[in-house]
Amino acid sequence: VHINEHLFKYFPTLQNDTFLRAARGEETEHVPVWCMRQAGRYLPEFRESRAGKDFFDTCRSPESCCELTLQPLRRFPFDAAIIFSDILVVPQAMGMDVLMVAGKGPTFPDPLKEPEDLQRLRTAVDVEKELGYVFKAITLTRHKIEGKVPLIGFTGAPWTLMAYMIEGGGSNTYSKAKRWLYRHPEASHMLLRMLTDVIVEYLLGQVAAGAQALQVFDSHAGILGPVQFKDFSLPYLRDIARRVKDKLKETGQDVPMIVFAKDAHYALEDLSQSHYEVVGLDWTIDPRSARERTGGKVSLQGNMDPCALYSPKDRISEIVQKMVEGFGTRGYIANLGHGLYPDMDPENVGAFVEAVHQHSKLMIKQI
Ligand code: 1CP
Repeated sequence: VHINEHLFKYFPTLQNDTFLRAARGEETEHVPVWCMRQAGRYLPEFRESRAGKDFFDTCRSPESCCELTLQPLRRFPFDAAIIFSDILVVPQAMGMDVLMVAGKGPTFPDPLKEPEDLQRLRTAVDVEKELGYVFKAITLTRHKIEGKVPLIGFTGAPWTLMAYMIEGGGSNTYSKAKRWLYRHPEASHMLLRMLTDVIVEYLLGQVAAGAQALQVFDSHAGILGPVQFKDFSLPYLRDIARRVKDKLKETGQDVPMIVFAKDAHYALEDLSQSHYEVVGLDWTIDPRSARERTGGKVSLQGNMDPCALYSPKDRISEIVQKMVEGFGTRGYIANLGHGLYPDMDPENVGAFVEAVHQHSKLMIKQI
């Protein structure tokens, strides 16, 4: 991937690096906070911008992605932004059709059914050509954010993307994808390897374009048990972090990486030793036990139940206080345990952000 040094030189200076320091376990004045799906339908301005436009057309427009990424920052003092895009742009880059169907979600008209179908995928993916629109969106947004907060790039994890490519969309059981793991383990590994190769290039391209941190979403990790996770997900997650970091080291770059394997509480110890600086947690894990089990090896991110945002504001503040006390203020990035839902009240999102800043500032002063 070609690194454009000219663009880097002219990026505005970063003013708030709290998120990056927390990711590296360094001291901060407050606990940084952002929300998964902070650019989303709970914001009226998001619904207005997206109205009548095809979802993936929006993803392919750098100007639209930039605007949608910046919207939540205009309302709330988030400590990081995440580029507006989707994890399913990677299967598209590999040659698969993915449509966004209203009321149904992402849909693959022609999903992978049997191992022979792997031949339909592009073998050598030109990431710059297929996903250059994401890189452009990142570079544009990095400029327009004016150094207020760092910009996070992201990807889906190999297993989660494989699950969509075989299921053809969301699913309760993911039994079609899991069938492959039991019946076609070799072909499954081949697909996971192909995805890993594209993902490594994709993440490096995002950093070259200006991403200052990277998150890998293994949203469907929980559907795997501990045995299958160790076989079909963990090695690829580790490989991604290792290869991205090795490559970045060559150019003296150091970009924190976050792994979010939803519902994979059984894998917490392994995840904390997988070359990621930060492990993201869903709300089923108790903060104190997560700290004990990860033994100071990584920073932690999470994990308030998104539904706690349906509480009255004073209750949100109490829940946040307990969460921050549980995690402690060092090496901690506050977030939800999964994304915001469309029916959530933006005011309560603001209350969440404020509570994190307020409680953590007091706690840090008392240390
Ligand atoms: O029109 C719309 O607004 C549709 C809703 C929507 C949005 C806002 C989708 C469809 N994707 C997105 C953007 C998106 N997707 C972001 C943007 C940045 C931000 O967080 O603010 C990110 C990080 C994603 C990542 C993503 N897409 C994940 C991983 C995170 C997670 O939620 O677990 C997954 C699983 C997807 C697939 C996807 N895209 C959209 C939907 C509804 C789904 C889930 C489908 C399903 O599994 O049923």
